[in-house]
This record gives sequence, structure tokens and C-alpha cells, in this order.
Amino acid sequence: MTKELFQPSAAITSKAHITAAQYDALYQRSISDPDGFWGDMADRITWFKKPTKIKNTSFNAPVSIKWYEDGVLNAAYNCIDRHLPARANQTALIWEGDNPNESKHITYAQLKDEVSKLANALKARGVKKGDRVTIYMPMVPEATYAMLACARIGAVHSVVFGGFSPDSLKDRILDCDSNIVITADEGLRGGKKVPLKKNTDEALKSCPDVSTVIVLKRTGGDVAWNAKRDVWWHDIVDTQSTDCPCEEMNAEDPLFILYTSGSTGKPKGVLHTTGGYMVYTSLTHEWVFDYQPGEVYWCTADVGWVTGHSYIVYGPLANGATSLIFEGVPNYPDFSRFWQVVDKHKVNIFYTAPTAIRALLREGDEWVKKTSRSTLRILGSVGEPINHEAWMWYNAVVGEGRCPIVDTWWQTETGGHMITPLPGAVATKPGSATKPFFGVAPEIVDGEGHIMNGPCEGNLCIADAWPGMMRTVFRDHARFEQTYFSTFKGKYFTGDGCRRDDDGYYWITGRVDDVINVSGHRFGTAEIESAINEHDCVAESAVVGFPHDLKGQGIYAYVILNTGREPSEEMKKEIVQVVRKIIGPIATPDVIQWVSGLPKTRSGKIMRRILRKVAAGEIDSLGDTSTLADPAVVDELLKNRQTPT
Ligand code: 6R9
Repeated sequence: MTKELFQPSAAITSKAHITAAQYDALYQRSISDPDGFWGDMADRITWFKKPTKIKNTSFNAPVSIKWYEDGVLNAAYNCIDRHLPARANQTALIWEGDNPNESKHITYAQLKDEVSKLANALKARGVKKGDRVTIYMPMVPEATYAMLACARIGAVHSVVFGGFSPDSLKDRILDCDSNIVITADEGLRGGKKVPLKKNTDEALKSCPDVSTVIVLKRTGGDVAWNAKRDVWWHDIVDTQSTDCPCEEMNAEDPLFILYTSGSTGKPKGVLHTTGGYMVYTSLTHEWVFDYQPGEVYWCTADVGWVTGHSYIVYGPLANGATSLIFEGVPNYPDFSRFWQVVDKHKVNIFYTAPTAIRALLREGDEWVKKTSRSTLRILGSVGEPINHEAWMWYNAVVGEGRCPIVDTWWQTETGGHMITPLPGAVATKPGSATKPFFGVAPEIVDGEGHIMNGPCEGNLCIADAWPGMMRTVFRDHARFEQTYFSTFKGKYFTGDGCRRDDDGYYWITGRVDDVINVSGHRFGTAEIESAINEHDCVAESAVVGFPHDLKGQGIYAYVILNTGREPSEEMKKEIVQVVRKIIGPIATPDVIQWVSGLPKTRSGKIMRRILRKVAAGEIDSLGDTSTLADPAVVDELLKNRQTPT
């Protein structure tokens, strides 16, 4: 499969931003002369004061990342105001509702008015530059307005995915010390209501410092009301002026915080700043998707994830693109929905996740083939490794062989694409993220941190800084250094395993740390274990991922009950409920296996390797079990193994 190569057509290469002939030289320059390369790239955005200093970064302690440090700009100005002379009446956002009969177009001029009104309303509620604003919203245009309104006045947004539980919302509000929440009465997904206001009320029982909740009326459903704290969006926004000056922000002023799971502890607040992030997301959006003026671009992610931040909102809008926002799900009202939306809005560039592709693939080709999709030009994939079958189907059935697939590898922490094909420049191989983007220096190292050359497999690191990367963990710089720069000194460690083939193509093999990727959503095993352990009857638990046909990875939990507690199906349901309540339905364990002990070394460390093998059904290759404190544990594990369904 490493040899299977797909060349872009002449139709693609003839007008591509970057061609094969340009790629190598430009890549070399970006690595050998980052100041020159990124200095030039800075010109693509609008600065109130142009930066004279470009790169000032160190991956050695004390880790410090600064780009364009004397530049002054505003992200919302770049996404809105600067387009007004040429594009006031061009559509900035197309919103496609959960209900196929609901959609609307928002022009750049309207975007400016809506964002400015909300920004003024926030100011009227006392929000100032640097304050953190929590956004817990459905996929409606107002979610984008909320993000840009914060950016406009220099407030730092923290978007929490609407599928997270009240507990998760509470943790994130408290961690970033936010005293204002923007939400909606209810969300709507696949015809079902999501009780956002109710969840917010629940979360806020433990957040006494939240003094304002702005509630958008989305469904009109009944909600409880706290008159001292809650205000309707329309009551405080509609009367505001459509004029709101953009705050002057330093390039290194924070733009947003986004929580993400790692292998230890609670989710961490990944902090992104303004200048480098805007240059990086706008550049990658234009070059990786080969975005051409006037095209309709659709990323199916939710704005609660980094993909939504960088490639629904900031990258596309900085480029003056038309970005489609979708409220619904791929299978509602039926499995044709994605392709019907493509036809309805004449989508040219479509960006989704392998989990969605797999779910649609198994329903058969008819759902796709009965639609036209003739406008599609480029297809994208993100969130997890894409398996060969899904890639081939996406290419042949969805794209009819004419649309290059960009398999973009990146992370919340990286801000934007890192390893990815460029449609007109890099021939693709199914399942490979191919080559590094400009300015990205991947290194594959062995367990001791030795750099490996040529074809090899090991741990994926990045050797030097790029403008879009995170700057710190909010209020915990030590954790930032510890998590990303201490495993392999002087390098950014991604947590992913990776293989490089004879052609220098990169193949991401998945996480090598204790992070599980379920349908493209990241969870730390420790995070799920601590939720399970909250159940009164649970003594201890261990969670691992296992290969899952649809989700990529599923969640397999080994649970030890307290003495005197009887395992039962009822008890399993209760444990599942606890996890759903503490983290959210997206972290629901697929399998629970009762155990009386866990495989531990004599020093008490759980041997997860064995648990992973048992969960995956690879019972013939358990490896060395002689270092276990009690090797008999393994027999019981195998005897009671649950077959995932
Ligand atoms: C953007 C995003 C990051 C983790 C990452 C890796 C996995 C993302 C991938 C991919 C293989 C791709 N991942 N894209 N693996 N090929 N194209 O997903 O951010 O939610 O932080 O997840 O997702 O394991 O480390 P995030």
C-alpha cells in the first residue's frame, strides 16, 4: 500500500496555489530561513502595526514561544472588517439547520453588524480585554458571532462542546475563571433536543462567580430562569449599536482557550494567541484546501473542537471565504444528508472525519450516488488515521476519482495543519498524511529520543516552533513544559506514533500515550477511570482503547467492585450513567468487564499493554507476563473477556 500513489489531475494542478515544482524549494526555505519565510507570510493578514520581530522561540527550558511579538492586530478585524470594501455583500456564512428546510446566508456586512452588536452587549455587561467568556452553544451562526465578538473586544473565549456534561462545563468554567456564559435554550441535533440551558444551570450550582448567562432562543423550549443572572440574547443584543471598534491586540495576546484531554489529570486549557495563529490558520486554509475566491467551503466539525475554531471560523473567514456551518448530523433525516447539503449549497471543498465516512460507507453507495456532487473539488479528512477502505470509498464514490483527498494530521495544540498533502503539489497515498506543511520539521525518535533517519517507525516529535502552536497551558506553564517538552528534551512531543516510508511520506499510527481517540474525540484513560471510580460500588478501574469499526477506537473498562458488591447488568448501566454524567455521552464505555484484580507490576504499575491486548482480542500475543505481581490475574482476564459489539 505504501506504493499506491494518486496524482492530482491537470484540472487541479493548473490553478493550484502551490505546485509540485514549488513545494521543495519553498519547504527548504521555510525550514532554513523561518524569519524570512514567516516574515513574508505575515503580509497575508492586516496589522494595525506590522511586526518587525518574527520568531523568538525556545523548546528548551524555560520554553517560550513568541511570534511577531511587536505586531498589533485584531482577529475579528481580519475575519470581517478588512473584507468589507470588496466583499460586503458576499456570503460569509451559510447556515444549514438540523431541519433540511431551514438555512440562511449571512453576508460579511451582516456579520459585522451581528458581531458588533453582541460585542457591545458584552461590554455593557462589563466584559473587558483579557476576560474569559465561556461559550456553550449549538451549531448556529450565533456561536460564530460569540467567538468573533470576544475577539473584537479582546476577551478570551473558551468554547465548550455542547455534548459535554454539566460537570465538564463546570470544570472548564472554574479552571479559566470565567464569569460569563453564552448558551442557548436548547440545541437541535438529528431531531433531538440538547438541554443546554438546563446543563448550564446544573453546572453553575458550583460556579458562584458567574454573574451573567446570555441565552439564545433556539428552540423556544421551556427553561428555568434566574432573573438575577440570566438574560435573553435578543433582549440585550438587538438594541445595541452596530458600531464597535476593534480592540488593538498584541500578536501574543491570548485569542482563546480550548480544553483538551491528555494522558494525565484533568483536561488542560490549551492557550492560543493572536498573530501567529491568524497567519497560520489562514495560510493553511488557503493552501491545504487550495481555496479559490468565491468557493463554498464546508467543514463538518463542531465549533466546540479545534477543527471548528481553525477551519470553520478563523482560517476561512480571514481569507474572505464562504464557510458553511451545519447544525445537524450525517444520518438525519437520512444517510444522504451530507451530499444533499453539498448539492443544495454547491459546496466545492468538503472536510470531515473518518468516523463519519465509515458510518456512511456501510450504508451503501446509493445514498451518495443519488446526489450530484458535481461542484466538489477537494475532500479533506481529520481527527484520526483514515483506514484504507474508507479512503478508497471517499475517493471513488464521494469524489468520483476527481477530488484530491487531503488527510490533515494536526492537534488542538498545533493550532493548524502540520502534516498534510497540498492538492496540487503532493501525490497522495491512502492512509498517509504525506508531507509536512511549510515550517514544520517532523522528527521520528526511538524510545530513548534518538533521531531516526530514512524509513522508520517511532515517536513523532516536531523539532522547532511554528506560528500556530499553543503558547502555554492556561495558568500552568510548568504543565506545558512537562507534557510536551520533557519526554524528549528540546522537542515538542505529539503523543502520536508515526512511520516514514521510502518516499519520505508520514503515516500516523495513532496515540502512543494513554489517550483514546473515539470518533475523533480525545479522552485520557485517567479521566474516564476517575469518572468510573466515582460510582460508590467501584474499588478500582482501568480503561483502554480497542479497535472499533465505526469509532476508530472504542472504550473498554475493567472494573473491580468493592467487597460485598455483586456485579450485575444493572450495575453496568449505573456505571455507564456515571461516566455520561461526569464527562458526557461521547465518553460512554462500550464494554465493561468485571475483574477481581488488575495486571500490575511488583511496583504497582498497571500493565496496560496486557489490558489492550485482551480488549483487542489479541490473546495469543500477550508478551512477557513474568514481571507481574500475580500472573494468575491474566487467566481471569482472558476467561471473562467481553466481546465488544
Ligand atoms: C485536529 C484534531 C489530535 C489527535 C492527534 C492524532 C489524531 C488528528 C489525524 C490524526 C491520524 C490524521 N489525528 N488528525 N491521526 N491522521 N489526519 O483532531 O485535534 O482533537 O486535538 O486530536 O487526533 O492522534 O494527536 P485533536
